[in-house]
Amino acid sequence: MIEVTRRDALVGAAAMLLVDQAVGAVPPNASLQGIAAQKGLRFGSAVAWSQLGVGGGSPAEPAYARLVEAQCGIIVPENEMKWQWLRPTPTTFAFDRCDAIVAWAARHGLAVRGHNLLWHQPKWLPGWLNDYDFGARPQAEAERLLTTHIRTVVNRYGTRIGSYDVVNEAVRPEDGVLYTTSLSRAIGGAEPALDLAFRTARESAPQAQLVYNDYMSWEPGNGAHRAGVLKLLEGFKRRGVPVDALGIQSHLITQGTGVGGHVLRLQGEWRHFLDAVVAMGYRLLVTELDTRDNNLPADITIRDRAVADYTRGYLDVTLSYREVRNVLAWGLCDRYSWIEGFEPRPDGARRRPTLYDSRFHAKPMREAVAAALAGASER
Ligand code: 9MR
Repeated sequence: MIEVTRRDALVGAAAMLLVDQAVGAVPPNASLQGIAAQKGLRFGSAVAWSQLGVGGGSPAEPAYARLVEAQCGIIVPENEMKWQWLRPTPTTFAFDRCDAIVAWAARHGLAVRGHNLLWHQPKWLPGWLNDYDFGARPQAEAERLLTTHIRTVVNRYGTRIGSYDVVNEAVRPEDGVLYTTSLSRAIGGAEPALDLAFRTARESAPQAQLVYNDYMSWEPGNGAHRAGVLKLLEGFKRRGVPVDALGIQSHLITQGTGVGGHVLRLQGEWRHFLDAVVAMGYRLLVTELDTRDNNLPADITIRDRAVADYTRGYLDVTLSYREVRNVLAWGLCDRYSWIEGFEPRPDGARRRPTLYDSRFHAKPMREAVAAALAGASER
């Protein structure tokens, strides 16, 4: 059950623009992790791997490392645990980059999430796996490949990784149907393949939180995606598959100025979705927060304000669910955000989707996240 607090009752556009000193006050100079911890939450970010001094949002860049160490309690390798990075061939694992990130996190007392054990889309699997010859007993061979992969990764990190995105993005956003991959074809369907991934992860890491992670969001056009994710989560429950939580990626997209109205309009369906997820007994995590500054003028003051207010409105609604215990940003610094390469602004202005600008200065979005964490009810 979700307890409705005064804070929750205030959620929405009006509340977002009100500064509630009593519950939302942000202690000066507090780190995001420090603010989160007061509420039983944890704050963190994705980090990448790079050569020493190269940058790229990696701990090898001293300024970035200092920022993450100062603000975070948990990190997640942005790419380095994915099959495409980890599995150059069917028989080998290239653990060096992932190991380096996990070791750095341990040295700095940061918890680690694993992302991900199975990105269930051909586009994000290695070419050799898409073209694989599964031989005379395809199901057995596909199951062997999948379970060997999961066991090898999970056993390597043991208790150092407390939460895994076991399956990532299995649902087609346009119609809510599950993707097909070479593995799922050989195993005899997407559901048995995903179930096997979770069951194998549970066997190998009984202590770890097992997460289904996806990007269904509250914005218009996401209805089929949300419905598909609900159906998948219902199926996991029905089949007794060990899935503990839904990872809500939270790659937000601003809808223009007039943010208060957008938040008011979007929150109804979002709550409907989250209510259904928690009613099934799942925990929630915000796993990949960033905010794409679409439908906004190039003017940085206007853009940063709208991004911050939109993020705040979203987090106020989402954090009103006590099932959320972790909020992770997908990178902390604009300079390294994936969004610049994925969808540059049509006007050519540089994207500003994260909490810190390219010189590592805090932006209004950072204050918005701090205020949302400070305003969250305790859990
Ligand atoms: O940010 C990641 C980018 O560097 C990679 O090129 C890309 C493909 O591996 O993945 C990006 O991260 C994605 C994450 O793994 C899953 N959810 C969506 C993220 C943004 O595309």
